[in-house]
Amino acid sequence: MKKQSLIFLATLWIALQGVAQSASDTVLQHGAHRIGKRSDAAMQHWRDSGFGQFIHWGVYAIAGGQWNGKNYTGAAEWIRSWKEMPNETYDSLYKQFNPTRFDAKQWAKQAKAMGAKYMIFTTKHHDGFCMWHSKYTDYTVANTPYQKDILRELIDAYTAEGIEVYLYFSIIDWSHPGYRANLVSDNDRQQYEIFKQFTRNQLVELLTNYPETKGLWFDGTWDKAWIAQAAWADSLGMELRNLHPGLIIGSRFRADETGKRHVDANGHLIDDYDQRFERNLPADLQETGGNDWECVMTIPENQWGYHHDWSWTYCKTPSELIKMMIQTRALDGNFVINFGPDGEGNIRKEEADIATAVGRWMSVNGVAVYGVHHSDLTKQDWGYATQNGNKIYLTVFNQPVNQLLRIQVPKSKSAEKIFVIRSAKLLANGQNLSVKGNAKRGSYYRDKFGYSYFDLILPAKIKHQSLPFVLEIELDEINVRDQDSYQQALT
Ligand code: JFZ
Repeated sequence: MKKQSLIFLATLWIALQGVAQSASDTVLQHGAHRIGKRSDAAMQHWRDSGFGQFIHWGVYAIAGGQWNGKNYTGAAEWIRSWKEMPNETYDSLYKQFNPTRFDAKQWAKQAKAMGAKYMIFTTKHHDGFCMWHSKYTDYTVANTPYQKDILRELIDAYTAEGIEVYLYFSIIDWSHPGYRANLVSDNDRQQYEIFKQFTRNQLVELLTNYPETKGLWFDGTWDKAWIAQAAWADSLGMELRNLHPGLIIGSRFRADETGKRHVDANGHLIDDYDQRFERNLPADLQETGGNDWECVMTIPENQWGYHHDWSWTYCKTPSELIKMMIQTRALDGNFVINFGPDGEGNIRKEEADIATAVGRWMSVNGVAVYGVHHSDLTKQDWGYATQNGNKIYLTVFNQPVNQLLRIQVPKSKSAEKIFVIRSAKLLANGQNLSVKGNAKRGSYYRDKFGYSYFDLILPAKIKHQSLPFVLEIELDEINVRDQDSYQQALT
């Protein structure tokens, strides 16, 4: 009895500790408004899309990362901030903006052929130049020789191809007199109020005039001035969501009132998906915190806008990009490849070639990318698995030299059962592959941790592939007979 009450008291003490712990969470008005993933259809659609295209296009494309014969090695869309280039020169570039080669329909067709399900477009980058006809500033495409509303052309063309459009919007705006990165004086604070109103007006304008918009992709929100606007940004987000039901907003939009960005002071993701995996992938599911997330990837290193000269920078190959895409999908994220068209509206050959190669691969293997999620069949030396219902897709980057692909199957929850490979086929040609040995007769390999392995026999013709190949497999759970159980060596 005495012992029991002690146990009771100990249990109560532990339970109270737990309560105290969560009660010690910071009370936040403007942190995350939801714990865990969004469960509505719009968000599920985003998740299932899996693969998108980013386009960075603005007047920086005219400069193309060069000024006065010199090469700017920072990100080309940042060239205005380079000391070599006078601001006045940059701020006059729009007077030359006349992309006569721009063909929105052709871009959309190329994106479709690449397999992109959504596209994120830079409506306004840090320079403040608007690729739509904004009534709140003169610094827009309407006042260039081109005149036409580029955002409208793109939305129409991409929508016609069944590709959804998301709007990139920078809250840094070097063209607005009220913009500040930091607020130090009363005058700064007054000016910034004007800028906030302008920002809000532009966002409402975008959602009103472009109702096809699926989401807003914010940028530049690391400014101290912006971080200090937690309450205001929170109410702006709510206003935008009310105006546009289903709207998707990532974690790079607003800070909480303690100044924490992406995740709030209690560790919860702010808004709908994690935007921190920019040009950088999580190693495992744990690193994602179980949240929705997106990786946006450049082809060269950190060049988003058009740069005339790629010769000095390392560029990713289609197989590297596909590998990153599959790693992303296996860890429940979305993958986005960036394009930077030039000042005339051409998509450079290197990017077009990548779009073609990725698209060819996707036309055969897209089922391993769309509508899939993390698989219980975890990362292995040969590559990553993704899953859709009972179908598991093994994307093989590292091909074994002996043509036997060793698959570690997930552990069954029951000690009397094991998973076996019921069927396996090569997506490239539908060929069925057989399993070495006979699992039903206990012919499989099991390691000392209790994991079972089966060897798939690969056809000789898939040797020396330049791009990964995908196997679609299905598993069965069967009873293990006693005599099949793994024998540890007696030593
Ligand atoms: C920003 C922009 O400054 C850049 O020009 C480009 O538009 C890119 C998509 O976004 O750059 C960032 C933003 C965030 C990180 C790195 C670069 N980050 O979180 O590592």
